[in-house]
Amino acid sequence: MTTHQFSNTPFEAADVIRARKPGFTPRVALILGSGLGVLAEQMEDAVSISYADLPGFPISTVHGHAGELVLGTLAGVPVVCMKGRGHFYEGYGPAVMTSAVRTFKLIGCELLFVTNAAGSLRPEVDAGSVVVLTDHINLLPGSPMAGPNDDRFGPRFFSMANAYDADMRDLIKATAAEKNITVNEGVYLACPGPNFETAAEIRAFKALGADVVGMSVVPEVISARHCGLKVAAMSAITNLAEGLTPFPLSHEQTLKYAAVAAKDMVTLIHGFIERLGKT
Ligand code: R1P
Repeated sequence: MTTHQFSNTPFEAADVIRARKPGFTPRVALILGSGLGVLAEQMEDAVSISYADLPGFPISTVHGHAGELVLGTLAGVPVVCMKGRGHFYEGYGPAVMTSAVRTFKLIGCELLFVTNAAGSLRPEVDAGSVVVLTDHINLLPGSPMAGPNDDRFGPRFFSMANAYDADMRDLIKATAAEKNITVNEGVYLACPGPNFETAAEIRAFKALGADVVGMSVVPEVISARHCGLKVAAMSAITNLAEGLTPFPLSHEQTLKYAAVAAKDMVTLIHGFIERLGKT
């Protein structure tokens, strides 16, 4: 009988992080999506590690994804911040973010806060706005948890109920009210990319119940729920989806409007972390 050899990259990356910042135990891991790396500039006592030095982390190939992990504090709370993520379409497959997420669990995080740039299926929620995610629809081929189950991290079968934690959403909404920022809530639909969606697909996704569409989020959220990390997630709306806008979609547009939405997003996340620090 052959026994499956599970990857130890999460443990190896955790050792690298502990060596670079001894005694550091983060509460929150943030993943910063396309053009949203600016939040990391607010961190104090920051130490950066290139993904190239972190076993199991995806080397970023997309503009606007720096490929650096930043360790430090935000509003006095210890956090780790991924400046950029890996995507399915870069060739990594659906488990692209699993090792990184498991590393965060190993170093002590309790919450994964996922940000991303996305298209809106609701004409009234236009470029520059922020959507708090309530759930997702996975249209990526395969699951990050397909294959032999690594019992060191979680069970074979697991629930996705309340995957986008309702208490965390309440905390975000309370922060938004305090800061006078309008946030919508919605369901994220993940496409494989790298092509943007067709107008017919967008009509179909609307019928399925999607509010925003993008090419990430889901692999990391499934990985986080498998290993028992809570999740909060937010989309920066960078465009109306195909068929709802006369403007041609491009990654340049993504980065331009991510910078617009990033202003509110940074305020919200900073305020949210501050509130979390008091709980
Ligand atoms: C398209 O412009 C890119 O921006 C989004 C899409 O998923 C796609 O990768 O990136 P993030 O989801 O990483 O923010």
